[in-house]
Amino acid sequence: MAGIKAAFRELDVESLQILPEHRMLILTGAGIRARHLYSVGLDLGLPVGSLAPLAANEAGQNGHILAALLAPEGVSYIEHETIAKRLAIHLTAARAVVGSAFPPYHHHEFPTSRIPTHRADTGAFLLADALGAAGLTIVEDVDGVYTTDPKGPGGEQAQLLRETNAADLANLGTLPFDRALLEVMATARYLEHVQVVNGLVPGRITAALRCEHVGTIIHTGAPATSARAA
Ligand code: GWN
Repeated sequence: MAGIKAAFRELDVESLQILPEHRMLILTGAGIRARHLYSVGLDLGLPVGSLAPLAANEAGQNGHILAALLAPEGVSYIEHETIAKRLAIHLTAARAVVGSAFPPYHHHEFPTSRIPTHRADTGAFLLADALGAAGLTIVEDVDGVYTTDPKGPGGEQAQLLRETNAADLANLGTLPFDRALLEVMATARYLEHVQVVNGLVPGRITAALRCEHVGTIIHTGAPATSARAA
């Protein structure tokens, strides 16, 4: 629990710094809560289509907590439907809003995995690309994408990748985000890259939103801006 509290505190502090500079849609994932949920659900034999909305609920709860912390700044949690249909009015009224990063697929999940494959990173990317966001910063608890899991066996050999692309990452065994993110990056329309940063290091999120290179930049399959304009 200490990890969750530290993460919320850091997100709270960083968000306060960033609010005057950017209009933001802050999307929360399920985090450590999902691990507990998957553990219980799998033990009980729940299918992946039942685990998906439960994990999505946890992502929403994290969003409600963060929005409560930021409420003095006029920040609220808004529903999936509101993000889809009324985001503009909310971002006109406030510097930022919070929502769930899980895609609103409800019980739909491919039965090829016991754990839901379309989680927060995938949902956040789909939304950011569909909305034409200026950028997407993915906040994790590691400095970026490594050649191997830095917290796993042999982690001391892990090397941080400063810049890479979605196609190359498909060859890596361990990723700090949903593997399905690579699939949706391949068909991106607008977002040419995302940056993965360590949200537990003070200042990293602020720097990333100022377009500084402080984590791993991943290039997507979206055509370059000049190609789209041509
Ligand atoms: O409930 O925290 O939205 O924004 O995938 O569906 O499982 O729902 O089944 O607008 O539609 O728990 O109730 O819950 O997180 O997803 O929401 O408070 O129909 O605002 O009602 O697409 O929030 O919730 O969990 O995001 O990720 O009522 Mo929640 Mo989530 Mo709220 Mo949402 Mo799901 Mo709705 Mo939905 Mo369900």
